[in-house]
Amino acid sequence: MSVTTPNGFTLNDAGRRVVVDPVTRIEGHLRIELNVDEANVIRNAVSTGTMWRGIELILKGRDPRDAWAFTQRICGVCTGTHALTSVRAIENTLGIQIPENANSIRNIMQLCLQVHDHLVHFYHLHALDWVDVVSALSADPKATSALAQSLSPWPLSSPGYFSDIKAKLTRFVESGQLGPFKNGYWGHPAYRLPPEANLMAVAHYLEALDFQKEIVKIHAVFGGKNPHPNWLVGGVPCAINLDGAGAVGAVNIERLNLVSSIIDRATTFVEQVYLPDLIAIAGFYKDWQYGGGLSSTSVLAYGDIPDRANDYSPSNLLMPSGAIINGELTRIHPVDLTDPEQIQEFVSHSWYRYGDEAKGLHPWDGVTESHFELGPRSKVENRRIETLDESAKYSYLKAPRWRGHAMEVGPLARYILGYAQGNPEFKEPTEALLRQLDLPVGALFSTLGRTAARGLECQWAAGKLRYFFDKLMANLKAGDLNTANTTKWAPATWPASAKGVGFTEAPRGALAHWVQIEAGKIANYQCVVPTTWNGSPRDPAGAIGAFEAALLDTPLADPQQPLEVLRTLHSFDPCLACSTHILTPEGGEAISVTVR
Ligand code: NFE
Ligand code: MG
Repeated sequence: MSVTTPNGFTLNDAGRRVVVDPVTRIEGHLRIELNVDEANVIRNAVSTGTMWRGIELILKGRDPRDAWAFTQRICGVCTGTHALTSVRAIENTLGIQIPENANSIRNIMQLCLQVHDHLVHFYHLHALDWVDVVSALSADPKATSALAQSLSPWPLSSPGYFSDIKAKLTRFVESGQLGPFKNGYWGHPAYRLPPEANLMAVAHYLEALDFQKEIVKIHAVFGGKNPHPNWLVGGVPCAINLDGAGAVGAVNIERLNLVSSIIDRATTFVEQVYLPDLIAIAGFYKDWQYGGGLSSTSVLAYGDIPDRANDYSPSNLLMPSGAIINGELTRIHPVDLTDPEQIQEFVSHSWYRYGDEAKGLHPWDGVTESHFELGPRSKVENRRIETLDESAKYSYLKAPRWRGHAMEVGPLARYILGYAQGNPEFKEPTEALLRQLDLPVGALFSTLGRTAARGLECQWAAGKLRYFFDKLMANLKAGDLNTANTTKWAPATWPASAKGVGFTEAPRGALAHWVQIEAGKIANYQCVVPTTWNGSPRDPAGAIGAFEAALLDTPLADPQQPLEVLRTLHSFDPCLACSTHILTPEGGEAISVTVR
């Protein structure tokens, strides 16, 4: 049997199958199978989530006020965003309003996550696709210092500082214990930075590692801990007391001052380290314009960060919302999560079962019934999957579609929408960055565009942290200390039956939870998460998902070391824990042709 891929390649004719499994420096279990032609250009891509956890089923029959604590355990990386989505879903279902302070604190929590997640992604999950750590060993610390000082006023930039970093790195290498720098494709021909830029980036990798534990203290102040801070239906679970010693356990002025100082330090780190590094590194790779393709031209965002409490309409959301299809930037479609015609999930290529798999289900009517089977073209040897059959079921991700279209979600989607809407907060920094790199708008639709949008968004989020902190303080000083509304807390006040939806823009993109409540308990709960959109398998029409589309037509310098594949996949910051919400019955850890 032959299969024609979306770009017209017949798989029987395909040359080698390259398998990357597991893909590392992501969250969860992702397998990618590729077909490359004689010139080592990717002609077919198959994205597979090899894990499923059944959180949607665990929620059935539970108290809806507890759902946030379960859904939050979907993932410790985008920690809190599922909890926020969940409390919004329950509030939407039951008509619960939250106080202004709760809205400000929730926004601070969510923006803190954005800044933390983007920083960690850039340095610890993505940078080593562009930065050759071993090359840094031959850098001249003095020249590195000159380079760093030419890019930024960041104070950690003396020749002695970089000399110490180089010595530390040399000790790592000589000990044979490379720690986080183990298993890179060091020396790969697709690396382009000079040794000094590599050394500077390694120094900042280590600094960011240290700083990430500072920024999350904001979660600890308002939510008690990180990961998995506490949330509350009807508001936030912290009390605030501004008088001197304050009430025991309350957030007091000393804690609030700590939050304020962390916001300042985060802003400085993003502006003086992250963005200059991003621009410097991008400058060496700006002709590496792969990773867009069919993917980034259809984009979706729900919007987030409500300015005033309880208004989730697009005009009150500071992050953009909408849908753009096939790169038509002049037509922005409004998105309605309650419209069964808009969002549907399909399982024809997913390890789940529906009554009629030609049809999709809106999440309010969603079904999560696991069903693992391999198609006839798959190859299994010694209980290990050698090759999957993408004409059959091949992933634990469902395939969400917006009006039938596969969509990309995430920072790039948000920036394309903000740009197309002419929103100056998104358009102006995008234009400035393109000018600085001397690149046309079209360059946005790429792996590099995705990575750049994340950096810009990190800066935007840091600015909005300050905005909501100041707003919170002004309200507190005006005498309003209220953080929770418990008027509809008792189930006796709820209707016998109700349904609702809550949404956020998680760091990786549009996230929503749909819930049905019957007789005070959860009757159905469905999460459609960012990586379900981006890592989606094919749908009944054969349309591929964003990871698959973004990988097509990329040339590999060396298929045994598929660095280019990691670049593009990592630019989405995949989270399979979120998107598959168990391993295969066979124990299912698939093959490991290449492990990176
Ligand atoms: Ni686990 Fe998540 C985010 C959500 S999924 S990381 O951001 O929601 O893609
Ligand atoms: Mg789901």
